[in-house]
Amino acid sequence: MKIYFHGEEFRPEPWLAALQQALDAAGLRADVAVWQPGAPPGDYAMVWAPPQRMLDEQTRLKALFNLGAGVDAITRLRIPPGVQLVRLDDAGMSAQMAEYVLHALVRHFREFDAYEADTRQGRWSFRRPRLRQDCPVGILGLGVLGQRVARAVQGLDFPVRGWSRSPKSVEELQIAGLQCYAGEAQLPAFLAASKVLVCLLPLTTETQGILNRDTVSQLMPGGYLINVARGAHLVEEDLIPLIDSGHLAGATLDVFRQEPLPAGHPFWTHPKITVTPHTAARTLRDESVAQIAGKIARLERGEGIAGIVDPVKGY
Ligand code: NDP
Ligand code: OXD
Repeated sequence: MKIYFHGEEFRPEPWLAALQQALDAAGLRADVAVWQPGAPPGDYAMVWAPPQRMLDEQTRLKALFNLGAGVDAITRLRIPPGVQLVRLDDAGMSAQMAEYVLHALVRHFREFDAYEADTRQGRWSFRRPRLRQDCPVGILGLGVLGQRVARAVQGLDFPVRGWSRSPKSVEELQIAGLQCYAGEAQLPAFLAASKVLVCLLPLTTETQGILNRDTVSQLMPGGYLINVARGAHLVEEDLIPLIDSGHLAGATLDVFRQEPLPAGHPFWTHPKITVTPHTAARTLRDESVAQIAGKIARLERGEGIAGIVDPVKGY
């Protein structure tokens, strides 16, 4: 069996070694190599943002494993018919995502930036405590990551709402108190019932630009935006006017239309916007390799696997 690796953001050697070891442990004989243009046909590939040329050449892959949860860098390419695209299914990302969102939420809700500014000036001053019931948190996307974040937010007793494509129930998700909304028709009610908005949607033609002047202004006044999904979910030009008008209290953004965020972009310096460099949930090598090797073993045995991307839905 031949398995290729491609990922410009990753140093390949440790990935190749870890995959080889995991496959050996699973009793699978495989030749694992970095993909080069013109390479002979492979059986599987693990990739992050592959070039179109790789997909044009590797038409016999049984599966193309994406080294991330979001597959938008691949779904915009031409994928050879018959090649299954498989995304990472948590693989250590949901706990990181919950940490990130809780950090942003608590920092905003408890006004820690203002406390820090005060104490740096030697000021011992208190702010009036805010009430959790006045700060419902709405999560766009109730998938692997959205559910984990909803559970974590609910664990701090914030009211939690979630929005997905298909209807879900509290019983199904087992997240006490979660109010579930689904589909475009229920988006306005979801937004009107949320003050902090967390975006954890995949980027598809339907979700691109979903964070815009019209939708974000439907949040409760004084709302707060946390975008941890993809930069193209947000219409960037709409954000600063929403903050400067006072409708939004601020935003924490991990993802941007152009990454790295270009020098001179107004988000870098806006006092109410926190920027992080697409780091909310990193791809973890050991967890990812273990998951992919396990899926290759299952596919080789003719068994089903989780995380196959639906080409029609795009996630
Ligand atoms: P999932 O595929 O598990 O979940 C996606 C969720 O979005 C589902 O609940 C789905 O609804 C919902 N959804 C999709 N399209 C629509 C739509 N048109 N309308 C309403 N709901 C919709 O994805 P993950 O939770 O694993 O990941 C989510 C995203 O997080 C990734 O696609 C990626 O872009 C981003 N991400 C960001 C990282 C970072 O470091 N910043 C790291 C990892 C991921 P339904 O349940 O009905 O299908
Ligand atoms: C992902 C990401 O999609 O890192 O996994 O953004």
